[in-house]
Amino acid sequence: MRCRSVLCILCFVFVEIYGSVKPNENDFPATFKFGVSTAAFQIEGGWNEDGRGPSIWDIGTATHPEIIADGTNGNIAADSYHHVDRDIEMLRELGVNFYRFSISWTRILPNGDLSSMNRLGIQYYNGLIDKLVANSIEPMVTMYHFDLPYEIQKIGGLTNPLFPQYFESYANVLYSYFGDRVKWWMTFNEPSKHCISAYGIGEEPPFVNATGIGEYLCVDNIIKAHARAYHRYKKDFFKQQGGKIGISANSRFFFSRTKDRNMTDRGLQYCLGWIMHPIYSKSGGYPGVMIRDIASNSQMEGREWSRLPNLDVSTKAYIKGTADFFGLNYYTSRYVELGAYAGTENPSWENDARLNCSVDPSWKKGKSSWSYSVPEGLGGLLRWIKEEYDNVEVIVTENGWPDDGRLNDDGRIESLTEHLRQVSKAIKEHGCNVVGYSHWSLMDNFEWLAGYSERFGLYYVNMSSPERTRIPKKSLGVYKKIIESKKLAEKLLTF
Ligand code: PNW
Repeated sequence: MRCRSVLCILCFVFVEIYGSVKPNENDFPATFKFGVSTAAFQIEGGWNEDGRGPSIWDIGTATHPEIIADGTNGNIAADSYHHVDRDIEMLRELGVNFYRFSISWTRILPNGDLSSMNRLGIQYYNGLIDKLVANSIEPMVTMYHFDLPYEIQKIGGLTNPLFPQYFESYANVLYSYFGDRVKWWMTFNEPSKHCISAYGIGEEPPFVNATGIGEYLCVDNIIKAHARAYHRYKKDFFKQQGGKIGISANSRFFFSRTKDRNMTDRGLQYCLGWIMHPIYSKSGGYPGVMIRDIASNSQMEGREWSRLPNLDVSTKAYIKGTADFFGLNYYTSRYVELGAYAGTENPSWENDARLNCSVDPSWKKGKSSWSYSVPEGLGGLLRWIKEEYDNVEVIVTENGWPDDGRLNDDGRIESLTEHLRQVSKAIKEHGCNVVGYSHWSLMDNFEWLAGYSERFGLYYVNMSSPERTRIPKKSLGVYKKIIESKKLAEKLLTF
């Protein structure tokens, strides 16, 4: 008798968590697309195989292994270079509508430009794309996810004024070889994060410490490169291929304890607007608040011109409107108030932005130092984007939860479900034009400076087995069910 009632309670708990959904109403529109994301350097391995050239991360991890928390590198990573079939099997198991992956620039162009063209690299991605299409999984391609060709770094990398030309040429190769099957392109992933760590603070490859100047030059070149790639596609490929071009930027959401909307807006302009305002806003150019602050700080520092490059009228017009959808990567939020100016000796994006950030004690903490679970922040961001950029079409191109790689990943299940609930609310209650969501990540992978010590996968990857065995985590079944039903389980009421 006792056993039976315990069983009943257990069944009830199970149904509450996983089964209980409103009878007739879906949480997502029929056309809504679900996917998973990865990036080449983080999963592929095969770093020097079949003619691939070195990227800044190959050289950076080889010359400075001490910067990676566990001393590892991406030489083998999850070895997706040799396990495409297994990866496809996993995507099928999950039932996703699309797969967002990135192309390794140096697998295609080992020197970074057309002086080298690697047939075997093209063959690798052709194989992957063909298999995706054969399984009705749409390929969604990021052209650049932090892995700059080392040869381009040698000539100044992302701060070389010719960089946009190099990028356009690379994009042209991608459209020519893969554009018959790839209909979703993202030019860049997270320009602000990349430029601040790589050319501002200099804590990541290529370790350029030019704080206050380098990060702004880097972003300036990225948005120009993005615009060139967009115009090239519209001019030479769109008519035949009919795809869409976007860019993915990351941002936290900013709450104000005093409900000061100016502070929320300031935070979002400095994080998201820096990249997206020139492309998606009606007026074009950098956000006014950044132009004003950085010009005035630069003047106080005794400079003759602003550290934020000036976009002239024709460049502004060239960049404005160069995207068909908006890619948003969201992981966490902060409370914010206006911070103190740290003085003219310390120019940096941080000192220009003056975002004095804090967290709420109720927010759940993940394995990464920066990770606090704040699903409402995603809702706030989606509503802000709707207002700021005229209800542009949005795809959440990344969202995920770091842990230690456990198979019983309840933290990930809760994070996934609650973030998706915010997406559903944004669409249904606020009319936000969100058309897709992609979870980071399909499998555990090389988490940059954290190496393999922080895991984001729906599949666990055994990094010490030669086969890099993949094992489904509990979250996999939950996401699969959401994708199948387009419904979310009710909030956990029972615990
Ligand atoms: C992303 N934040 O970076 C990158 O696109 C991925 O390559 C990476 O593996 C993933 O997120 C997990 O870190 C971010 O603090 C890291 O808000 C941190 C933040 C945002 C994005």
